[in-house]
Amino acid sequence: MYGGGNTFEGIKTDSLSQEDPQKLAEFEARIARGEKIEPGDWMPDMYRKQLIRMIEQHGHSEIIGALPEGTWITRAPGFKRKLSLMAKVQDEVGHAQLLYSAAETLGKSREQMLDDLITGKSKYSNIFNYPAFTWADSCFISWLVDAGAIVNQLANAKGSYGPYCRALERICAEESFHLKYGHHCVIYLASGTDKQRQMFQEALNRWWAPMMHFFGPSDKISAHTEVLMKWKVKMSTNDDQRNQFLDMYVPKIWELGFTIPDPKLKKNTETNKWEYTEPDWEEFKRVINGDGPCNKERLEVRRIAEERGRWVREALKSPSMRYVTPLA
Ligand code: FAQ
Repeated sequence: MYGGGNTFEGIKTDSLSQEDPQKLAEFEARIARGEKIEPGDWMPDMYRKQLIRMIEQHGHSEIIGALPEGTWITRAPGFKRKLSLMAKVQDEVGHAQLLYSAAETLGKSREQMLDDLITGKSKYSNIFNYPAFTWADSCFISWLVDAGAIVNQLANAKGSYGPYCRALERICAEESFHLKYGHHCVIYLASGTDKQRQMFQEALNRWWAPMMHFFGPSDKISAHTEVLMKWKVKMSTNDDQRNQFLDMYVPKIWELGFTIPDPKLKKNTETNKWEYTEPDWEEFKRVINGDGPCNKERLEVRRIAEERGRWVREALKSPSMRYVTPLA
């Protein structure tokens, strides 16, 4: 449905008919029993491809996600904030390492994944294609983007693929520190001068639409949710995660006296669901397919990093490295 980029033509429900029916039934029974699938286990080709797609995109989102906040390290207000932000950015890059390792267990090399990122074949989260103009934008990311990531990752950590779930558990533990750090930064602005409050309000106005997009297209138009839910790769739908995020964070934002830029936003107490203006899915499609405000810049930074690091990778592979012993 969402063309361009990393669409897997091979991932179609009818491709399952090529699988051995008995093996497929056993695999699905294991998933139904809540067992974890491990790298050496039999799995349908579609499960493998879907996992590679999703974990790889998640890994890319972590390293690209380090960029908008990374630019604020030198400008963060005060030494403590600089230290905390530097540690957070370092953590995000570490998360990418964990995720790439999990995706590698499914047979795609890290080099290929990074190539596909740089050439624009693979996707990464829409939200990191927007600029962090002010310190308050960086605070929005640390509090609310991390909050959204935690909603998603806590659910998926209970999923079916062992290496991905274990990576997510570890990532969530670190993300919970990021969330506290981000919340602290926002409280500081909220209880500061009128100018500081205004800075955060403006950040909220800029980031709300990308934040609503962050959980993926609505369930009515999502391409992969059905099969991913069936195989317990995704443990809740895009709309359910969006709703859970709104449930947890809208009251906190309102409590601080900020206005969410959506006049239709309200909780329907009968359905227990949030009502909101339908996100602009055309903008979402444009941004995830390469045409957002910062896509080119983000990929260019990664391309330069790859180029500058090439000599290190080549040196590590060279035969003379066999004689380099680890530090005693
Ligand atoms: N951005 O059929 P669905 C973080 C694509 S980590 C870009 O619904 P699915 C940490 C999707 O790939 C943030 N593309 O897809 C941090 C597909 O295109 P394709 C990342 C998106 O997979 C914090 C098409 O749309 N988290 O923030 C997005 O069932 C602060 C159709 O969509 C993860 O990756 C999007 N938002 O559901 C770092 C979590 N949504 O591939 C630094 C794992 C959808 O067919 C600072 N991933 N698309 O061409 C997931 O849970 C799922 O992949 C979803 C999307 C929920 C993101």
